[in-house]
Amino acid sequence: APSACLNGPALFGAELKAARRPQNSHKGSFGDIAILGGAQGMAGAPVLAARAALLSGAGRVFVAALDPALCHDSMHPELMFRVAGSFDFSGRTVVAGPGMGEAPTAARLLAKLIGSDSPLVIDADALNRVSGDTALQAQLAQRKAPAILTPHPLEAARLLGVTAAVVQADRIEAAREISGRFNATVVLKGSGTIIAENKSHTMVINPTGNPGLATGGTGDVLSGVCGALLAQGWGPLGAALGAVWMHGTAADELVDSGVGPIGMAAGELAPAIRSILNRL
Ligand code: NPW
Ligand code: AMP
Ligand code: MG
Repeated sequence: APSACLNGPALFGAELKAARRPQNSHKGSFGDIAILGGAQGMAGAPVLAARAALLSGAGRVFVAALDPALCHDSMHPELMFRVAGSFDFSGRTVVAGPGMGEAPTAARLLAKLIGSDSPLVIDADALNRVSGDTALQAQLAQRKAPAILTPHPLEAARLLGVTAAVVQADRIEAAREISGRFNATVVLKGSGTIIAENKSHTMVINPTGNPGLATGGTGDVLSGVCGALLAQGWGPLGAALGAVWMHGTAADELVDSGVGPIGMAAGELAPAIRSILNRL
């Protein structure tokens, strides 16, 4: 399939139109989202994803934390923290992976989620778990509910069983292969992020974003935005396109206002994404 450039919000215009908030709407109208992650020592990742989901308009945002010590965000008391092992994920959109680690509880919950009908964003350690588990891969390939996979080049390489250099040598082919093999909408990150979806024959390259994004936590923000859009009823392709384009545009606007590229912090992206969403 020919590749298109994601040169503005036209490609997700239908979702944007539907996102306008009716006067009589309430928090239940905009979806629940849960971030599964936050193993010991990696509290930042799910908090970044959760804050991004909150500022991207999700109705209610939960952090299902692996580390029970992760139970509050004083900057954002809107976020609700739960112990992952006893959290009821049903009926909620889930972003799995930010700071999730490799604990057996995390693996068990991920398997259950992939087998469920919750809309899913699979990122970071959840992608690595899928890479190493053929049973999970088979389950994913048969899944009916939406799944967005958001690998960076090394995570993509692990999924395909190749090196990151091979992925980078033909990013379009790598994204297409992951989408086909795992039956999912794929966001292959890095400069010129690719959004690929085999079943709709989609192959799109995103021109927004800059090296200010080359800092820890920016991917966690992106997965939170993808999840928030899914939770608000966007389809997986629209959510992936919208999240990637806005995430990069936010970074470009931060550079224009002097907040980067040097020293741009991942947490600064979410307020900029919120402005973009409200402006569009
Ligand atoms: P290199 O250095 O070039 O050999 P990992 P992770 C490569 C959490 N986080 N182009 C690059 O390899 C995450 O959520 C927590 C080419 C890089 O060193 C995960 O749970 C944070 N190569 C966990 O940490 C903030 C690229 O991949 C290597 C590339 C581990 O995730 C940080 C890293 O990959 C982090 O988000 C590109 N565009 N991009 C927190 N505040 O709590 C990446 N690579 O080993 O999978 O580790 O991505 O840091
Ligand atoms: P992660 O590696 O998971 O934290 O994700 C990093 C995020 O930053 C992804 O959305 C990448 O596409 C983005 N990113 C990193 N470096 C660049 C770059 N040089 N240009 C544009 N986007 C980048
Ligand atoms: Mg990441």
